[in-house]
Amino acid sequence: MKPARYLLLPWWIAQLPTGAKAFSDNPIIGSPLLNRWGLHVARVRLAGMLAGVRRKRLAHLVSAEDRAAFDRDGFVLTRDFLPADLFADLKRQVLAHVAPAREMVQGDTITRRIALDPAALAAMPAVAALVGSARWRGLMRYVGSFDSEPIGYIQTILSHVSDAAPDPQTALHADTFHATVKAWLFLTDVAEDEGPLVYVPGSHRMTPQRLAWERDRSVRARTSLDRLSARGSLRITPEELPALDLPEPQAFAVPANTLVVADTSGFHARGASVRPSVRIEIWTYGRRNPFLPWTGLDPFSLPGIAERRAPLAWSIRDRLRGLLGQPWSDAGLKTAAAPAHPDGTVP
Ligand SMILES: O=C(O)CCC(=O)C(=O)O
Repeated sequence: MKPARYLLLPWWIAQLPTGAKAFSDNPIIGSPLLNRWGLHVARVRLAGMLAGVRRKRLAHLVSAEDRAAFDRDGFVLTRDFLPADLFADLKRQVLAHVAPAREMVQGDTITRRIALDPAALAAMPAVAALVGSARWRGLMRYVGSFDSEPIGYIQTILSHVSDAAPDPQTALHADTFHATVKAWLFLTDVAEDEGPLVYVPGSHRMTPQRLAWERDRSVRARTSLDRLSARGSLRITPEELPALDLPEPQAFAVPANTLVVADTSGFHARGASVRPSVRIEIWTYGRRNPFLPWTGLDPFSLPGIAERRAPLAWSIRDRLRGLLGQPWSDAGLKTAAAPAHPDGTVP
């Protein structure tokens, strides 16, 4: 390490009790020596223990059946989540909604997002009813292990829009080393060969085998792993799963109106799509500092703030583009189902 870099040591150490996960950005978090001695595994274990404590406090927010499904599988899958008439209203409102959209290209796939901000929630009362409903709120909180409001979007996945390399989300990975929630309420039927969400049941548990695998990866992350693993979203191949006592990935080929709420510290991916396809969903995401012992006290979760975070984050990143980069291009006013630009680019 160059001597001048030691000046950053306090900053790197301060990141240890946070969700900072990039082995490549932080020489302490990514130190092969410290990770051989167990630094990464200690962070995984402590974060997992605290998530368990928080979930116990939030257990009353979900049914015994949903709790058992989550604890066993790492996800809760519910078909016909909304009553048919409410789902029909919601789908109609979402597909008609024209709003500022952002688009990101990953390989040959475009992800489009429209924020569920105050204007969107006012224009789509069925969406407002969904995200305000007790079952939805309870699942987000229990799976995420925090009494926090996730950030919500209408999300569209447009696959095979160009001849570029495959979408990197199609490789099985864990998003983080700690509990974190993502949810998908599919508005369209999802076919098995058209980019379904895929999850390895039970892979949210930090078993001794998983911890040994985490230790191995953490030691090698800075030197011999791919870029996204080095950034803290560890990749795994299906062939490695049996050694971790894990089953084959399960592809969620599901009808519209299916909700999946998952802890994406478990292994998951987007399945391959054999043809250009479009998936539209209400998609939410929640993540906080995994070392907090309490469930609440989240200022960003307050009404009035929570639903403004997505556009705010985009505009902050626009301003800091030079420093942090901005993968989310402003795509102008669009509907969720608008076709991709014919040459597969984003604005
Ligand atoms: O949307 C999907 O199908 C999965 C995407 C994924 O892997 C992720 O969000 O980390």
